[in-house]
Amino acid sequence: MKKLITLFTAIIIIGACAQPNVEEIIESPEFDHAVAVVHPKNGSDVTGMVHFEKTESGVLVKAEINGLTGTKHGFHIHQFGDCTADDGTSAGGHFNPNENMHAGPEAMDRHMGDLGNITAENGTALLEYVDDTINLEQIIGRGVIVHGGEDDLESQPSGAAGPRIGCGVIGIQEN
Ligand SMILES: [Cu+2]
Ligand SMILES: [Zn+2]
Repeated sequence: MKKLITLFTAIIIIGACAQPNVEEIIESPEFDHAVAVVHPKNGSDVTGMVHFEKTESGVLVKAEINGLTGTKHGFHIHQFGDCTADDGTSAGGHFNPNENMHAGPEAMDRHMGDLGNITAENGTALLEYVDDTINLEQIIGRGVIVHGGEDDLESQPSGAAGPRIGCGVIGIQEN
């Protein structure tokens, strides 16, 4: 009987210890890298990769987008990580958790998703900068959108950047 009680006590202790750990992992995942693979939309040839990395001064954004025509292309994080629509509209509007106006990446008040423009040369755009507005935890599962036109960084609600020609979903990446 004493052995049985000890066994039960052990099971209860193990159970009590294991449960909060599982919840902790689900509620506060620890990661500092995220990635989005960009796929073509609206019949474009746009493909690419966007990396996000937590640093001490903000989130380092590194992107390479290929298959572009023209030079400047609006580049944003949109509300939904849903690229199912052929025209990319399923990704919703700009990700804007703080209900700000649309602006450029340097602005004090802006949509969190306002990454400005990428600039293409011979079809390829490279971007690398540290963004001090993005919160890595909040952008997981949301969409990255490349536009056909330039974001003027002031027109509301989204910079008049034209059709969506690339879309990707931001996911957690192994550190
Ligand atoms: Cu956009
Ligand atoms: Zn915006």
